[in-house]
Amino acid sequence: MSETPRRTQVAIIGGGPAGLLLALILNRAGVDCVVLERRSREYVLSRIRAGVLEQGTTDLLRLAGVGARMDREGLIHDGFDIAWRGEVLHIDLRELSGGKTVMVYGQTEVTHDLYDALDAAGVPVIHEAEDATPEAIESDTPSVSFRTRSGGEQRIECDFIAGCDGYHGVCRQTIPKDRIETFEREYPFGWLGVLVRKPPIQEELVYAHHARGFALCSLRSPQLSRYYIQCRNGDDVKNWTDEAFFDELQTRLPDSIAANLQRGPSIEKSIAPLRSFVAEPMRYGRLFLAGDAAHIVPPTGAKGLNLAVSDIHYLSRGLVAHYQERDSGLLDRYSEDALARVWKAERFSWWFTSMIHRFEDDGGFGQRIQEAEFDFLASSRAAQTALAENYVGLPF
Ligand code: RFL
Ligand code: PHB
Repeated sequence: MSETPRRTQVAIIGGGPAGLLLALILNRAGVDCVVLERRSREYVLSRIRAGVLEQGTTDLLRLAGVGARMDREGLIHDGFDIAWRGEVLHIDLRELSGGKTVMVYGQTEVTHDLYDALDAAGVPVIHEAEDATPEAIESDTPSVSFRTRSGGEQRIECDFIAGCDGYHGVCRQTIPKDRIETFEREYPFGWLGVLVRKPPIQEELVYAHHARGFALCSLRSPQLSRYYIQCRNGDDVKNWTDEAFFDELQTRLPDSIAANLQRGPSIEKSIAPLRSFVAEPMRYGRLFLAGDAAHIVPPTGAKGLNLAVSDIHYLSRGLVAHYQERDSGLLDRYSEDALARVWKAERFSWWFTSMIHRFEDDGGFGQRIQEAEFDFLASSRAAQTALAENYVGLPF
């Protein structure tokens, strides 16, 4: 571990994709920064999360110099399937979006690549930093105090603090309640996910609606599959043997697709709750929030990581202009610019979630609306174009 500096230009709290990418872009632009991460590197790299990257995300990763392995190992996807009670609708992303695609490359791999690049550049990433606390964020001389694993109290003075510490982080909580507004929607179900070392059911992703609930077939590589099924809120992974999981997944898929399912022992199994959440504004004084610290989307549509990356595009642009050109205009517009894109992704993720899950309490009306939604999508190129445009990612 590098020695902890006493002063830096930007102190970054949180070493997930948002914090690590910000650190790398700032370092490349000659801006000094330090990353404080509560967990160990091994822990961060063991989390299985996102898998689908928008083109804007892959472009920014390449620009930051972390595109080489992604371009070698990542899988370009031109489209995906929506399965609806036996029918399969193919969404041709490339054709509908004027040539755009998405890349299947795991968040774990992105994080790995970012750590390697930060190590090579000598950017300090301090792991197991406990009780990180932003201080004096309304002043021109903010700082962050924290404790190292050995128990030593540390304090880093800085010009700005980037709160990249995820939904459960500390940064958003330090903003006075009357200076931040939050908007939230919880969904009455979660996703039970399984990672299995077997070839995927098919090359492209399948989002499936079924009377028993939603299912998603995804992948990480030609040998590694990622599957999800909608489960009840409060459900426990202990209630699901691998066999029960695969039985349920198979039931929810059309026979033509289910026939290719290769079962295997799960190497990871977890439940994620589904939530939509936005905090406004994404700045208070010299503290800037980015990524999951400021907003959450339900995973349907794969927008979470991609939104974290677009926030970093806006934030790094503002910080670099502040230091290189002594112009704070872009930094002052950060929250406004980022939120305009965030809300569109919130809308899309909410819409896709609402149309394709089973809502137990919705009654007949809700189900008929879902059926009409699917019929309309299947018969309207305009509707498919809107879906494709959002799925490949709106421009930064
Ligand atoms: P992260 O990744 O949560 O990183 C925050 C980091 O901050 C640390 N931390 C602290 N550090 C210091 N002091 C503190 N007090 C701290 N408190 C927390 C944490 O340990 C952590 O390392 O947030 P970030 O960087 O904003 O990145 C966001 C993404 O991780 C997230 O949006 C995505 O994973 C969401 N997501 C998906 N996004 C996509 O774009 N495509 C997908 O296909 C996709 N699939 C998913 C997903 C999320 C899922 N789960 C588990 C919720 C699938 C799932 C199942
Ligand atoms: C994943 O592979 O984890 C994944 C893919 C697509 C989604 C959500 C998650 O919409």
